[in-house]
Amino acid sequence: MELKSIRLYHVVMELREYFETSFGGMKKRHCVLVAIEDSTGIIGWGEAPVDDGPWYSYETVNTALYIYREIIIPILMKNPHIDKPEDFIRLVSRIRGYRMAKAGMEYALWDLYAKYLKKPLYRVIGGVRDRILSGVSIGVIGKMDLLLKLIDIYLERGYRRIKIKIAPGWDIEPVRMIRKEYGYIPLQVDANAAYTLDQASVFKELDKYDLLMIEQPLYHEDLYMHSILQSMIETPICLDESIRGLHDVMAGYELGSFKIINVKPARVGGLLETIRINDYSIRNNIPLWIGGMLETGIGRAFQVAAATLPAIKYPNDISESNRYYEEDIVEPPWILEKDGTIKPLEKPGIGVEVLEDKIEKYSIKQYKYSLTKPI
Ligand code: OSB
Ligand code: MG
Repeated sequence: MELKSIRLYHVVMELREYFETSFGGMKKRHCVLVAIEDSTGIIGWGEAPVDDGPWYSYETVNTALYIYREIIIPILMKNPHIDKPEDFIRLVSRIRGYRMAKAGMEYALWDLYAKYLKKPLYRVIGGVRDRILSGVSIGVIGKMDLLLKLIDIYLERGYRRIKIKIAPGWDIEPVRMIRKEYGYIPLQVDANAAYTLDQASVFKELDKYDLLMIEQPLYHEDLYMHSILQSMIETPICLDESIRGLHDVMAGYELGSFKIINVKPARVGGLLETIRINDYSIRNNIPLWIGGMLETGIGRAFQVAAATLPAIKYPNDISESNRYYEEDIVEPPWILEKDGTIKPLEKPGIGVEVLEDKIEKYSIKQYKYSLTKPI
C-alpha cells in the first residue's frame, strides 16, 4: 500500500447520559479520528480514544496530535510504503508510550489493509466467532432507585451482563441492592483505581456477592499490590489501567496480580498488541474481554473485531451505538441483537460506512497532511 494522505479530526460528541467514574465525569466525549488514503483511493479509518485531559490515561487529544504531527507523520513521510500493519508497528516501535495515539493510526491501517484484501477486519485478525457478547457499563449513579431503573432498562434490552462503577461510599450497598432485586445476574464492578490496599475490607465484603470480577481496584500503574489483594480474596481481579501491553500481562501473570484482563485495544497500542496478548493468554489460560472508552462507531468496529478473538471469554464493554449517542457517525449504527450480541460485519474492513458529513458536524479542528513530498 502506497500511503498518500492523512486527515486528523478532533471530534466532540455529546453523550446521551452523563458518565461518572471514580476519576471524573463526562458529558462530552472527545477523540481524534484518523483517515488514511492510499494511492488507489482506498480510505482507512481509525480512532484514538483520548480525552480532553489526562484523566483515565495520561494521553489527551493534544498529546495524540503532537505525536502524529511531530513524530509519526514524519516517519510515514519517509516510509510511505506499508505492506501490512506490522510494518507500521515496527516503524513506530522506538516511540515509548502514547499507545492510544499509535493505536488510532494502526487502526486506520488495519481498515485500509482489510479493504485492500477485500476481507472483513475480524477475519483478517484471526477472529473465530460471528457474534460477540455485549455487556453494559453503568457509571457511578449515586442514587439507588435510578440505578435499579437503569438496570431494568438494560436487562430488558438484552445486555448479557451488568457492570457498575464503584468508588468509596458507593460500593457494597449498590451491589447488595442489585443482588436483592435481581438475584444472581452476571454482575461485576469497576473501581478505576479508587482504592488502596488498606481498604481491602471493602473487597473482602464484596467477595460475598459472587461477582464475576472486580476491575482495577488499586493504583492505575500497579501490579504488585494487586497480587497481594488477589491472594486475600476469591473474586477474580480484572486489570484494566495497569495493563499497558503484553509485558504487563506477562509480569502480572507471574506475580498473580489478576485472573482476568480487560483488553482495550487502544490502551495497549492497537490490534497487533491485542493479538499478541490473545496468543499469550490462550497459551496460559488467561480469560480476556474487550473494554471500551465510549467509542464512536469507528472505534467500536475495532472493539467488535477484537472481541471475536479466541481468548475472549467474558461479555465485553461494547454496547450498541444509541446507548451512547443520539446519532452515530457510521452507517449502519452498531445494533444489539435480541440475544444480547453484536455481529461483526461481513463487508471489507470495518464494515460500516463512515459518514463524513457527520464528522464535519462534530469536529472542532481538522488537519490534512500529504505524504507525497512536494517537488
Ligand atoms: O474503566 O472501563 C473503564 C469509559 C471510559 C473510561 C474508562 C472506562 C469506561 C467504561 C465504559 O467503563 C465502557 C464502554 O465503552 O461502554
Ligand atoms: Mg475499567
